[in-house]
Amino acid sequence: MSTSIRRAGFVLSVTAVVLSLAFFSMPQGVTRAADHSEAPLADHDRPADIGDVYAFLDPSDNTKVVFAFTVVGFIVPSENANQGAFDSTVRYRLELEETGDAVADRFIDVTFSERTSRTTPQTATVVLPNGTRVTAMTTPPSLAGTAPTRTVSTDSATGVTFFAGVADDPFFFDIPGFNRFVASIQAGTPDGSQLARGRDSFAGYNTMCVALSVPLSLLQTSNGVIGVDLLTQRQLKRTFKPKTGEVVYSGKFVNVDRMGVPAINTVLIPFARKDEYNLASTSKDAAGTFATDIIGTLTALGTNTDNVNILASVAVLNGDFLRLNTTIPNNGPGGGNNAEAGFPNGRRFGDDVVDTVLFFVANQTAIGDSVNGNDVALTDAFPYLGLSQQPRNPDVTDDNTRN
Ligand SMILES: [Ca+2]
Ligand SMILES: [Ca+2]
Ligand SMILES: [Ca+2]
Ligand SMILES: [Ca+2]
Repeated sequence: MSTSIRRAGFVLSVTAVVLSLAFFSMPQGVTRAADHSEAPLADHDRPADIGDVYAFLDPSDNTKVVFAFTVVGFIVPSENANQGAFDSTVRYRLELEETGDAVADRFIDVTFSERTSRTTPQTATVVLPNGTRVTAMTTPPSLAGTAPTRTVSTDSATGVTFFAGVADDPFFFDIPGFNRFVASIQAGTPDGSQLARGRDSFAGYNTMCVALSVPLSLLQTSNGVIGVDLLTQRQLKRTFKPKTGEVVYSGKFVNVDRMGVPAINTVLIPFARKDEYNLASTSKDAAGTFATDIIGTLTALGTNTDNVNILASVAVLNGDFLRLNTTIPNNGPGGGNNAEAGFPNGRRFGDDVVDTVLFFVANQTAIGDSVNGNDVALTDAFPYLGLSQQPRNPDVTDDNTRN
């Protein structure tokens, strides 16, 4: 990753909406979110639909890396109990790229036991890169007025700390504002005020979150840099048992969804190839399988060669991996907030990744969606996620939603 990219991260602490001429030729269809519901297959498989992937040095202990991801987006607080579970038939695979190329070297796999009741924890099984198996309990959801106490456990043998459960969705972005802005461009009457709504489409909703804090001693890096992406996978053969209603899976695992750098599939891959992108590998990225599509989209958006090359260096040339330089200290509240440690160096919950990606798409012009942070406070201890949104008491007039 070039230093110019990291430098740009500082610039983006200012989120003034300056409309780039580049956006006046934007031909995009509906842009959905970081990765929530971004492709037809994932759209209809919520437990396997990745919302976001995060990687940052643990601000409480910079000798550990926090890997986190979200699935099952847009859980309404009143449905916490029904929907607040992990699917036991999905394998969540964090691919680790430890040599600086486009090929994943080792993995962290997370799977869950079947849910036995709405109030009973599920057992998570984590297989670490060295093959060590760790088990931990999820935090069961609740419909109480206050968020349930989190179950955070540290495995004494490996030092891995784990959380899994319902949490406030840490992603923030104005989906309709952005899409109305694009539509106004397509209609020939660009209306920049659409980007000034400042309404966070994710505010007030929960998602299923998994977070692990992993000692650097269990990881390997290339000059201190580690790449990560998440695959959600199912076994190929599905058998429906008509007497019990069960669906039994067998055979080899295949991707349903994949994500490294935020917004790549969502924004840059044409709709017709979004499933194919998710089913492909980072090696295919580097081999140029989607390069023509990505360059075509960016060129149509008015992105110049310099910035096409920057975006390609992040997500194409060495595969769509989020890359974290583990030698840059991360500190501050809410999972860390010092500018040099943030996206596109890894990704923290508080990083305004939408504005950063748009900055490069718009040829390093400051542009943003006027949503500059999460709707609830991130926490200062692992897992750093905001507490789950809970059903409101009658005297509460604002449930945070900003549709
Ligand atoms: Ca997705
Ligand atoms: Ca490698
Ligand atoms: Ca939120
Ligand atoms: Ca923003």
